[in-house]
Amino acid sequence: MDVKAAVAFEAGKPLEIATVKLDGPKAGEVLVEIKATGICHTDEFTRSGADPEGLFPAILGHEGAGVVVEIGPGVTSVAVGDNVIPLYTPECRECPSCLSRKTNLCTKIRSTQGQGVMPDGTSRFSLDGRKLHHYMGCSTFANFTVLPEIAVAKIRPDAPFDKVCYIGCGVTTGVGAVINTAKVEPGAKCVVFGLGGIGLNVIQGLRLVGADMIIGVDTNPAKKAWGERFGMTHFVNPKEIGGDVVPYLVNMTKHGADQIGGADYTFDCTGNVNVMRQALEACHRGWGQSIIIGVAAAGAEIATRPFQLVTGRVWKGTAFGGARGRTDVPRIVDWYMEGKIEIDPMITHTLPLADINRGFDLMHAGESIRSVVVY
Ligand code: NAD
Ligand code: 022
Ligand code: ZN
Ligand code: ZN
Repeated sequence: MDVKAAVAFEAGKPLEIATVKLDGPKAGEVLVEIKATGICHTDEFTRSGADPEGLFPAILGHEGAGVVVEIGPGVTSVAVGDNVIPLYTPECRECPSCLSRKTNLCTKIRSTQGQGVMPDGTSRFSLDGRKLHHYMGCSTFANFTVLPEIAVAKIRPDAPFDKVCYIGCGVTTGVGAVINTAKVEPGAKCVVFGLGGIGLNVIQGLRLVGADMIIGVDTNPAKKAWGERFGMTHFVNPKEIGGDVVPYLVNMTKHGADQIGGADYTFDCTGNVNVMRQALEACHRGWGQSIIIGVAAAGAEIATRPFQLVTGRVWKGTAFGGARGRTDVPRIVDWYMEGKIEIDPMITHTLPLADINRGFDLMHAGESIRSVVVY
């Protein structure tokens, strides 16, 4: 069939709107009509050419929501008419990783997904006979896409696509990092570095679990009001404190008879390796945990003195908030529909597909929290 897509033909070039050919679903696959998609940093990381593993030409996009319109042979977990969210981290429930219960990083289709093709090694997308790559197993910058059955989460039918698409990446990553990765307990003192589309979701996750202190750190003063909107209790602008942010945060979090400071949990939502070090060192000795969410530039390295870890601080990372997509994503959609978490105010811009490049411009300018393309 013919579908409308924003195609990344070459690294560093704007996306081009084109009509491309999409083959129907094969065994174990589903055809999904994408109704809305968010624009996320990783799409830009790849589009710009900064991603050394980026493949071109490709149909980017990994933060979508839509409706199943056709199923391939053998598909049993979803049916035509089901509303779904594509999963860049699938959940097969039968690979060693899924069965381990220790990670959400399913390995069932990992290698083909990284090669920009479906599990059978071929692409469903083409243009004038030339193959187009899939992206992160999702390719939501097209109004129809084909996905493996294990890479879709079935969600309730009354959830609005133009909001819950954000659960396909940003919301689940931020809220999941709090609940699944850090397992933050009520009363905890926490610091969130970087109050963008991920950090604000960490903040609302911390509010949800009953953290006491939710300190937001951002070099952009406009982020103070944004953080407060979702539950931040204190704001620190490293540019305004006249000194190192680490001792400043340690001092803010001093408690107990010994007056030792440091956060119970910190979160890096910047992707900056210097900030990652600050986030670790702002943790409480003996138990503080720092969660790396931000994706650093290719080849970047993190550093700290081993003493920081020897004295009990813990460095952890998280992919997709540690969420098992088919199990956890429908629950997060329910939380949104029940008013337990917010999404609407974070979606600052809604665009038609034809204006998708403006969404990337808004991201660069720091003007948007999330831009969403509605088909
Ligand atoms: P964003 O650009 O919207 O937000 C980043 C924020 O960090 C901005 O508000 C910026 O002002 C602030 N910042 C920059 N430098 C800073 C500094 N030195 N100190 C304090 N604050 C600083 O980005 P986002 O959409 O929130 O994404 C954040 C990161 O999370 C990206 O690296 C993205 O790729 C990553 N991410 C990771 C996962 C995962 O599964 N691990 C999933 C989604 C996104
Ligand atoms: C999403 N991300 C950043 C912004 N939006 C993002 C990027 C990468 C990962 C997670 C979220 C990630 C962490 C660890 C891995 N990835 C490796 C997973 C594995 O090897 O099992 C990752 C993922 C998908 C892809 C590449 C890297 C891909 O499909 N190309 C989950
Ligand atoms: Zn993303
Ligand atoms: Zn698996």
